[in-house]
Amino acid sequence: MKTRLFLKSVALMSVMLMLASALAGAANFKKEYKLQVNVGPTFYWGMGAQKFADLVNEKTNGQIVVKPYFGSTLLKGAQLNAFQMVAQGVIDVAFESTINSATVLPQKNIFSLPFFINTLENLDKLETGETGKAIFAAMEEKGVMPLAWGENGFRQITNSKKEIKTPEDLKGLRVRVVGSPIFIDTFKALGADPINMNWGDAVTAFQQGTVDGQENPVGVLIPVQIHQYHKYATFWNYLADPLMIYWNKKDWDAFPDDIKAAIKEAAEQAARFEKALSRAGLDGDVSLNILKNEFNYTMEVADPVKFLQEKGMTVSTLSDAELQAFKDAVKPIYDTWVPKIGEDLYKKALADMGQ
Ligand code: X2X
Repeated sequence: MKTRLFLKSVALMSVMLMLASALAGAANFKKEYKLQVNVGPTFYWGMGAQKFADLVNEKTNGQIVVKPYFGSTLLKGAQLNAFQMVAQGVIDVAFESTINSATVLPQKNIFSLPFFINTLENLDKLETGETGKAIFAAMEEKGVMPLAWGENGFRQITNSKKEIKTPEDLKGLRVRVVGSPIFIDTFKALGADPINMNWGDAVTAFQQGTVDGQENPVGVLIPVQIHQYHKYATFWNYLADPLMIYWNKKDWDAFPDDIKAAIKEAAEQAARFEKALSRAGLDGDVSLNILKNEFNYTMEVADPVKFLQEKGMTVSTLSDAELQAFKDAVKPIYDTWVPKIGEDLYKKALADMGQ
């Protein structure tokens, strides 16, 4: 009788201990992890961010709650502060463009060298190669844990004034660019009049016509309905901005291994989904099939170029000779910016692309 009672109380105590440690464990997690996203939820990038939040929830059985804050509301629109805020732990996690952290991490400007990467294949090679590794390492050094590569995509120029086929066509054109200095330099070199502006203010500027043009990938152009403001687009693939999912490193390091594994898996899957959205209709059937087969998702706009044309836009492409004129005009950018990016990283990028 006594032994039974003893066993019962031991069992009860161990249940209580288990409960206490589960509670203590749970208390280590924040009620909500704030996710910074520069664009809104209808953008391909925004959809990827929501997917990430959903997958984290699912894979951690609701233990980790990631909440997306769209339109840079956490930053009051100041998109270039995203990286620092995550490094400092003011914001927990970001799904963000390389452009928006290049002021803190100049290495990321490797993706913003004009007419350097040129193809999706090269972009993949940089991300999976030595370039990507070096960028991941630089991020960790600055206090953030990179988890996966997504994609905003190859940025195309649109405007309300005229078809752009030569650098001369850009003369005096007021082009909204992100406030990252390499963009100002590049558009000055091309003879345009770059106006730097946060994305949150840019849409109003398109509506009011205070700028003539802008540059962004189809994943932004289509959701923002650029055809309402601009009649001309030139698909010149001049540079691409990858997106990255990254977490405050101190918090990341403190997570138990199973949570780390679940979040990492969520990041990789969400990034794969988002990348496929951004590439849909630009890489034959590859991304359309990834969306259908892996995510049971049918793309509404299966051919972005055709979509913009049907909305009344003139979509131009450039011949090799036409492209060369732009490449010649931006040569000085390499002289200024390769030293800032780092000669070493530039060489790594060339090697990754097999050049
Ligand atoms: O500001 C932009 O142009 C955008 C939305 O593409 C970025 O955040 C880099």
